[in-house]
Amino acid sequence: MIKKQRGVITRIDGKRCRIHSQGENHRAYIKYKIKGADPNSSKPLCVGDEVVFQRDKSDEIKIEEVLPRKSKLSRRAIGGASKEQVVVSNVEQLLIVTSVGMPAFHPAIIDRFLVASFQGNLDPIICINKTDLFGEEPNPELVTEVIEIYRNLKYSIILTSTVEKEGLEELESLLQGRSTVVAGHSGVGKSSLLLSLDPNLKLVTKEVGKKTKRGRHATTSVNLLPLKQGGYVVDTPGIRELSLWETEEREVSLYFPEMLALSSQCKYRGCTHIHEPKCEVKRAVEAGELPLFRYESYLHIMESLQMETMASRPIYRDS
Ligand SMILES: Nc1nc2c(ncn2[C@@H]2O[C@H](COP(=O)(O)OP(=O)(O)O)[C@@H](O)[C@H]2O)c(=O)[nH]1
Ligand SMILES: [Mg+2]
Ligand SMILES: [Zn+2]
Repeated sequence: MIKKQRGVITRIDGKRCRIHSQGENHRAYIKYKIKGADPNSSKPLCVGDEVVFQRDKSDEIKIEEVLPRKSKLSRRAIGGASKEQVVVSNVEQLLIVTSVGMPAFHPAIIDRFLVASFQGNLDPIICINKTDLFGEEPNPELVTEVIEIYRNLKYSIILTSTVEKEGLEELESLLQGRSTVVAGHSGVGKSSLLLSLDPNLKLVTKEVGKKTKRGRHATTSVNLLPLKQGGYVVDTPGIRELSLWETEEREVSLYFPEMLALSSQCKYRGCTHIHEPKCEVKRAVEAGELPLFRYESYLHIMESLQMETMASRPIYRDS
């Protein structure tokens, strides 16, 4: 009798993937229809997925089923139809990395990833790296204000420098024994931070793949890597922009706890806090009670959702 096994997808390269199961790695092709795969996803599988597989008669591994995901980091797939791209599933936390100085500090990406972590059932950790470059930061007051605000909102936030070895023990204690996906703009120091914890990690950098009609196509592969301290990390060289997947506009303020607390006092039920009169959120922003940068992040997200909704609508032409 052919035995069914369970395993975790630890790497995907195009149509090939690697499955880890009971201390062994197996290679498989993703070419069969897989039970449990979400038809709205751009791909049937992602790294982190738990699968059921077996060897077929010709000794090939057949992935039969993908089990429901406990958590995920997803975004809107790039290109044509509206599809979800799950970057990684079943990890526990999302380490959101930003930097000061080079590149300059951008809190908007933190808020976007905080929304994604709420939606995907991931515990967020905010990391502000390159504190040694604080002197070169164009807007140091903003950084200080933002740190204070996230602390008050009870988010886990750490300040690090891989150059001056600041905050690395704290980072280690947050990551050891847990599974973490690391995300943030390119150049903020994600890979450096991970390597400072475990210099032997085999991080995947951007691979320049096949030459296509549109020029060179840079493929990035996602990899679930064991940490020497225990736990796993996933580096994501591919995420530069995160378009939120399947987010209703009215849902966005739910992910901004301080706005949610105010919205019951808005005059209109379902207030979007953008154009409505007698809006408590807008009043609080104007009074300096609600941080402007948080409100701006909220507006950016709302705006990009509106644009995405428009872009995904079919275009009708008069003939
Ligand atoms: N000054 C300074 N530079 C850093 C720090 N961490 C990383 N870097 C540098 O920033 C650049 C980008 O780092 P990298 O880890 O590749 O960023 P990633 O694209 O987010 O993975 C590299 O030149 C690193 O040496 C830091 O704490 N301070
Ligand atoms: Mg990197
Ligand atoms: Zn309102």
